[in-house]
Amino acid sequence: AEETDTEALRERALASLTTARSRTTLLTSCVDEPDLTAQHSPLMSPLVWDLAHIGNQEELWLLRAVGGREAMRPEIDSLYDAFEHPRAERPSLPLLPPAEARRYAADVRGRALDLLEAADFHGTRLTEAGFAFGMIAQHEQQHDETMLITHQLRKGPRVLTAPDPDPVPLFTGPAEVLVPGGPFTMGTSGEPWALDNERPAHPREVAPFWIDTTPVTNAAYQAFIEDGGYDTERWWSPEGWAHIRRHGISAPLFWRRDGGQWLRRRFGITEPVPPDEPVLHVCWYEADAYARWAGRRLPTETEWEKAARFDPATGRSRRYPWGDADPAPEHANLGQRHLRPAPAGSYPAGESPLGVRQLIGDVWEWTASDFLPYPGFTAFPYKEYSEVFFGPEYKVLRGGSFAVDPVACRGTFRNWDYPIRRQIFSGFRTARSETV
Ligand code: AVJ
Ligand code: FE
Repeated sequence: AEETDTEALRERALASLTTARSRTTLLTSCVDEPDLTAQHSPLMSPLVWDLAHIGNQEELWLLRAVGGREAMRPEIDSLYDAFEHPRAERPSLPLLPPAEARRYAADVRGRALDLLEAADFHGTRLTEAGFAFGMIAQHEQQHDETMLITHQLRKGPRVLTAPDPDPVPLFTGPAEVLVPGGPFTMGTSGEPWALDNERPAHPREVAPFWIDTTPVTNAAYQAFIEDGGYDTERWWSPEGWAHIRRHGISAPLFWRRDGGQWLRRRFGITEPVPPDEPVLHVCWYEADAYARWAGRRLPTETEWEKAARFDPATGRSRRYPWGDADPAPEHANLGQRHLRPAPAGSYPAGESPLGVRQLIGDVWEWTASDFLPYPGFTAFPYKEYSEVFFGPEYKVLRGGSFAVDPVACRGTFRNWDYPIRRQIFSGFRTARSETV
């Protein structure tokens, strides 16, 4: 059985790397050279930086760390080290031009696949269960999401297309669900490709709470706007209020008012804001203010994970809301299959045992929590993935978005960003404590 597991993981690593590279290729071949080397926003790298950085990380971890190979081009390492050069500086670096970046990434990939064929999946912690290969597939997919954000920020006509999610009848189920109090297991020790910050599995005590059945919709968010939400200081944290005043923020990013209606720009197209879709491109401060206006609050990260993984019938934490099966299209809107969230109430097959929908996919969900290590955390394989970011300046987001590939999304997966960020595919749902 162990042999079949190993071979299944090897197949999964190959498939995950291949899927990631198809997406990378698409995102970097649908625009011309000047668009690849330009900086579309000071928040983002030029697309050609992401491309060579993807190859460089793969070279560092698969060819050098796993394979023991010499550096192919030692002189470029520092250009693609995310810590040496902040994003705003990257366009002025002597980056590999697009054709060279493509060739470099392809060269690395060819050698990495040769290594994968023969790699010992029981050798070291880095190769155990193919971890390094899974980590690199996840890394590339994370940059594919980053590149999709760059595409969304880019001005100009549409270059990306995808079918819309299936329409669904207006969701008429209960607006919120009660999650029972008591202990549950947070995090994981057994998921082979879980990243360091998801580990280890550990018990958490949670008081009973109510959580929204679906993410907050554009219609609900518009009600907050129409009610003067952005002009009412008492809904905002002091930092949030100062921030929206200083920057003149009065609606989600990419929204524009046109007479009586709200329009939004989405991948080169302007369209009316769809009322039933989860709200997208809000920062943590906006999510926090909306929740206060609604008489509610953001869920903590622990509450979110309990809602997503806890099975009251067995007391066990599952890999996903729907169970332990890998995500399939009927479970969740993942993988850039669609370039927008699906209407609230979609994916009944993906709901949690308690009936909470769309926890995975559609929009990243802001939580109330700071990004902190779990008890027993150890950085692996490098401190710069998570450890250097732990602290109160980052807020945790959960669940993944339509832009996230299944390989980089689990019930335990943790994302984080500054509370002012809203170019990311971020939305939220709200919660309230059970009052007895
Ligand atoms: C986990 C999304 C916050 O993009 O900064 C990519 C992922 N880390 N390369 C990021 C990551 C290194 C990371 N986030
Ligand atoms: Fe990276």
